[in-house]
Amino acid sequence: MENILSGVKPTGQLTLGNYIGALRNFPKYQNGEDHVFVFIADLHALTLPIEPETLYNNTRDIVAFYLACGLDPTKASIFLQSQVPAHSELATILGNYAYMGEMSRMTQFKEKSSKLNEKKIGLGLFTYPVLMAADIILYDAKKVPVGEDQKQHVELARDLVIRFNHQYKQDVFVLPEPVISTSGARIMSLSDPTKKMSKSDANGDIFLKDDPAVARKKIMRAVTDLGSEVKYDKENKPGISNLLVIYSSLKEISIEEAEKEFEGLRYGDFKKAVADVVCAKLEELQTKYKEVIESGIIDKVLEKGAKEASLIANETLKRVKKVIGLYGAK
Ligand code: ATP
Ligand code: LTN
Repeated sequence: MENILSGVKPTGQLTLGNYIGALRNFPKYQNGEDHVFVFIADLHALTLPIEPETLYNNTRDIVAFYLACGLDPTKASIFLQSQVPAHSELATILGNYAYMGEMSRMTQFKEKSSKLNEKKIGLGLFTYPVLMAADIILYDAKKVPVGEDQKQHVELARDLVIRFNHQYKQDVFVLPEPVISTSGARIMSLSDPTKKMSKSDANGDIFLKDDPAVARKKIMRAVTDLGSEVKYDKENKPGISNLLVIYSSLKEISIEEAEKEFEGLRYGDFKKAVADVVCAKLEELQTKYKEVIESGIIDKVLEKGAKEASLIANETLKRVKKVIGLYGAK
């Protein structure tokens, strides 16, 4: 049996990128022996300015979409990071084993901080990967399914585990591993296919809550490339390649199979087919999302999840405290 853990931060409305790169993969793990922990990284959402109401509403929405995507609260533990205080406590401890140099090399930190006034870069943004390492380590998680952009953070968590275990000469922590799906791990923006589709960036992205008619327009207007052949070529045809990834991921076929389907067809016909599969998926998810919201189960799901998560998180914390010599840890 293995523990699988992942999370999403409630910084905005979920995008199709979040769905393909992360959410749709979570339920795959819940039916076997493994224990799945899926949480909302609400403390991480504070690392950039956010209105309280937005944070609150985004959080509820993500839980509803977790359930809409097929996560089953009787099989997986679904919870909020802020409702399990062990996350903050372990992060405080782990911060002493992480180096300033490695934090400043994190791509996400460099990208997000470059958009801020230099004097207003929060410490939380800098130490983001330490809290993320705590999230993972607390649950003895072996597998961490994430999109490509989070790989570096999971690797940092690995480095901390190795460093910590080496320093105390015992296997205190389990070594985690990022699981990045082979297709759809980096969905690009429809208006600029050289940029990642991202929920905090309102342009050119498809949101899971978009009206399907609006989503269809965005796809029909998506930036494409010179030429007319529907072929995967990331360098020369980034727009078409991105649409091919979206299409093949949602249809669960290979890129080659998708290319064959559109042999001899024009970009316009291809875009229409992409819009059809995306809209069908949005309709399916939105119907389930509405059912979840109307059922009023969100608070109960979170309460149950936090209880289950706390059990294992507190055990890990106790183990760490004992190893490092904190008085009173038995
Ligand atoms: P933000 O814009 O606030 O940085 P985000 O849209 O990048 O947010 P995250 O909360 O950072 O979303 O990511 C949630 C999960 O979705 C992570 O596993 C991340 O790797 C994945 N993910 C995010 N964007 C994409 C994308 N464009 N393609 C594939 N996976 C993605
Ligand atoms: N940083 C992640 C969210 C996140 C996460 C985690 C993912 C916070 N802690 C632990 C996996 C495991 C992101 O999606 N931006």
